[in-house]
Amino acid sequence: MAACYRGMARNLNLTRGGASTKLYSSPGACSLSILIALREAGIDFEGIKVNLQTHKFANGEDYYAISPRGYVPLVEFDDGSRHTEAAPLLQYIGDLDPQRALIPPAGSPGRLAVLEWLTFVSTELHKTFSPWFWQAQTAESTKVACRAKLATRFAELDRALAGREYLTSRFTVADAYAFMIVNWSRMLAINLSPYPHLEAYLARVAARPKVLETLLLEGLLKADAA
Ligand SMILES: N[C@@H](CCC(=O)N[C@@H](CS)C(=O)NCC(=O)O)C(=O)O
Repeated sequence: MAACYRGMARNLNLTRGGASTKLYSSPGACSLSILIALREAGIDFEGIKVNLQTHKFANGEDYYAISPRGYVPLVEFDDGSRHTEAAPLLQYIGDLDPQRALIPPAGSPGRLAVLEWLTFVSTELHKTFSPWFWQAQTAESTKVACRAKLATRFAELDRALAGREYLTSRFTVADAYAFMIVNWSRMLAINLSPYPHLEAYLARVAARPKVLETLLLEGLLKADAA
């Protein structure tokens, strides 16, 4: 499959993404969206785990030497270039194989809808969750405000997902991102039962073979629970 993909990519003059693509990630972090997108896109890659507490690799080397910002995801393509930021990385990965339709073509209304969701997830959800995780000293008042903001955003997502399977007319990279970010709710004991369509959506995305495979490989789901 990977060899077949690489051949196709060469024909499309999109050779980046392949066996020597590296993804720096950490289990359960936002890099999970990139792992899902790479697998959904059928792109062969090497996964490298980063300890986000120490910013070191298992061998003790410093992650800051690779990524001065210190965060994941970071993708290194086979030309050696390194890129961060989940939303544009997802967009780029979606474009690598147009036949998989993980993102609609540039300039189409469908593309605008996916970019809108990617940005919504990045700015309204991801960065509302983030302070709780990465800064132990976050004030209680900030946490309360974040919870309230997330509640309104989840209610909107719930309405958007009523009567539809995915955020747009089919599974796209925006769903990979939304799925992993909303799932952080479980770690923070945020009750999702007021949002039944959102809960059903999370279950639907989790049941996709490539998503399930990713969750199992990342140790985020036990094989007997799958
Ligand atoms: N602006 C980045 C933020 C990525 C981010 O927040 N990564 C978190 C994990 S979800 C991280 O690595 N935090 C550890 C740190 O910043 O040191 C993006 O949108 O991809």
